[in-house]
Amino acid sequence: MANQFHLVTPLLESVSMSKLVGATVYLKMENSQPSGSFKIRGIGHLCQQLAKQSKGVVCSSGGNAGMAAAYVARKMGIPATIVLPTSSSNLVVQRVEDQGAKVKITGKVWDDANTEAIRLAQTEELTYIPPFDHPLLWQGHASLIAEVAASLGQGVKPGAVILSVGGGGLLCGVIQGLKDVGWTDVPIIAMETVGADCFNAAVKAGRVVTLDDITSEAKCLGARTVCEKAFEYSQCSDLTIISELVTDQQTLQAVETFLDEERVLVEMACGAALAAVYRGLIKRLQDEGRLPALLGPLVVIVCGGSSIDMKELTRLKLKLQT
Ligand code: PLV
Repeated sequence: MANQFHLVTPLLESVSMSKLVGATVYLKMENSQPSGSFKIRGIGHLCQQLAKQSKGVVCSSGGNAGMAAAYVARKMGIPATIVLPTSSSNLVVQRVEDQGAKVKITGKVWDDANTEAIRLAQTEELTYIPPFDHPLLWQGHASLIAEVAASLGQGVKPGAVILSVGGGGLLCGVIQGLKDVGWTDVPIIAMETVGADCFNAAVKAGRVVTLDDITSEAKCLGARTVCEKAFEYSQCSDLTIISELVTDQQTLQAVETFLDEERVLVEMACGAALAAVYRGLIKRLQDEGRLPALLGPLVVIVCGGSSIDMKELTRLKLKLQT
């Protein structure tokens, strides 16, 4: 992709996670992207396709899509308005503003902010950037799997991929990427937190459902409805997508363990994927016969996230630890 905004990120072997799982674990370090998360892949691609002649972009976000949109718009020299819900931390507001974007705070959760972003796009003739539901985003995110394939080298295929699900954009992009490299038989473990579990709720109900509220601290997983495409994929018989939940407490513990062991601080949205490894989920799924024996390394997508610093980590600890 010419003129791309994202970086090729490292695929790091985690010795401590490998020991836990009993197989090689690789970390795809999306936290090291310029905007702090994988979101820049899809949003960079979408903006290149749709926003070149734009007089400005507007993006609704739980935080990280907004960070990516603000970064990309700054690089493209166009104004950006990022609409965030009141649940977004001051930290994210500050970081988005530091990227040169205008922040508007509307509604309690992302869905409310999104309604406002769509309204602004129409009334102010701005290019609307959705945070997770667009084929161009998925196409951009797919580059992540192409890089994993290049890093692993010919003949090595992941045994499974673990990722977090918010509105399902990362999931759709990873599936797109797996299709592109001919890896559709690689199982995907799709992690959410209890209280931000719209994908799991849809899988259980057999249809897309809308959650009443977002009660998890993983605010960047906080879409009340998963995108239709992610649900469609969950119904495909040629794909293996295992939807699992962790609690906020387990997620926070995973964030702390990751900081201790890998020396990297990520937000709760990313902690959900890490918790799958730290809580022994792989072994449990295998014992239950839901995940086959790993025929290759386990790839964990470290999606990253800007909504965390020591102060926020302390707040989460006080709130969640008893
Ligand atoms: N966050 C979106 C949606 O929020 C946003 O606006 O930033 N990991 C991190 C660090 C994220 O920020 C997100 C999404 C995800 C994972 C999940 O990605 P998705 O939404 O594509 O499934 C409401």
